[in-house]
Amino acid sequence: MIPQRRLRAAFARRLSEMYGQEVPAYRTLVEVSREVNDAVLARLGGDAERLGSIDRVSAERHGAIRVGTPAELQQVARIFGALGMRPVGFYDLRDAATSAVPVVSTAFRPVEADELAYNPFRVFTSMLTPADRRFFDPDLGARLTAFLAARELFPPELLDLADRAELDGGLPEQAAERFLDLAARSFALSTEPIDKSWYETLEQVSAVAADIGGVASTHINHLTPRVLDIDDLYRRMTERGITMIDKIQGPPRWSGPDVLLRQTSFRALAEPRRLRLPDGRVETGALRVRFGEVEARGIALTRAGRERYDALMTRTDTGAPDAARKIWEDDPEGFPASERGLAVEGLGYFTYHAVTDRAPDGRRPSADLADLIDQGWVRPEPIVYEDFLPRSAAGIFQSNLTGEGRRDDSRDAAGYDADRLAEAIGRPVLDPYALYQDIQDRSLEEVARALDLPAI
Ligand code: OOG
Ligand code: NI
Repeated sequence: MIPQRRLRAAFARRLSEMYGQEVPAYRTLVEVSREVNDAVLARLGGDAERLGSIDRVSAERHGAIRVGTPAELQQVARIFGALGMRPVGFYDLRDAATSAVPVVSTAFRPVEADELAYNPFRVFTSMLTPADRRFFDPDLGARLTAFLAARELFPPELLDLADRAELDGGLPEQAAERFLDLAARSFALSTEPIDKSWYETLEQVSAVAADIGGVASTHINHLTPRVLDIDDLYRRMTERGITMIDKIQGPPRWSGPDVLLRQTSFRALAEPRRLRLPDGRVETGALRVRFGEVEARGIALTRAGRERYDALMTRTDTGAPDAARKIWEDDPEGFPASERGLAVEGLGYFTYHAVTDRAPDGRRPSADLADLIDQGWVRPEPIVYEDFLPRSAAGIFQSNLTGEGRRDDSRDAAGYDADRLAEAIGRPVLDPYALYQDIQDRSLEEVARALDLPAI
């Protein structure tokens, strides 16, 4: 029996091989990511692994896919369910000020600490909103819905295997092989001709609408490796002649701990695609639907930490990168520049571990977290941020779109929130804060037991 976690790791490897064959710039990105991680490891030694072992980080990838309907999203959930990945978080990209992207999203990922440590593969998954009248008038919305209802993204055999794997916690070797093969194939870029006029009709609303609803299949549109120094990566990629978007999204580089997520991307080359014309002839055109992205991950923030982050980011919106950095370094409303500060101010998530070889000094531990840390009773280990940032996601969508798209705000939006998405998927959409909190709480309970304290 191949357990789910091994299926997940194998699937991530397969996608990486497939994507590397199809998108050469991705191979360069992976190569440069490895160079950067090796350099950081040589420079910092063990400290480089503070936010994940080097084995985890080297294998770590996130992908992104886009689907059209709740039914398709349910099927995706079954495939990822087989890999031990559950929907976490709700992202609404329709309202982002800078973009008009008619989708709502979640991320499928493992949730248990040991599963994340084994292989944290995650997939940002977006669903089109044809009922949102700001983007689609009733006629186009109806045509789109009919087109989506008529297609099949995943063969029934794949879904059956997925259900078996989820139920049994894995698959026997041969079935696993078949499952991985079918799953990887359903995320490959199709070579089927595209109906050119239909594609262009949707493209006028949004390039993302065309990418989802203009074709009969889905595809992975990027696969993102993780690096330990994204500024160094940005420099090295630029030196190799690859034009990156003009900035790194997320928090600036600063002297304090890395928090949340920093990302940057580049547009993939246009790829030849066969387009069917109204008279039935097929011509070769070019579409840019895949791109490259890379990320550096930092400490997960609590709700209070996130509020502080969002407030800082609105103030650094217009400034140059150096201006943002200056605010992060100097502003009294900013973040403390140490892990200890993040921990005792309740801004970041940590697991806490009782120190077993603490030299006796006649003291007794108190149930105060700051004292426990400062007097050497517990050792905090940061919890890495496993999720996404809506502003960065909107930026990533936007920087890779052709054309502006259009949204008419005088028309009705379709109401979507985490609950409605959960209903569409038929599974709960988990709250990322609750997941981090749970991991932190469990570690504190163990500390309390080990130190014979009441609750901390
Ligand atoms: C997803 C974009 C979001 C990220 O890393 O924020 C994303 C997409 O383009 O489908 O992947
Ligand atoms: Ni991404």
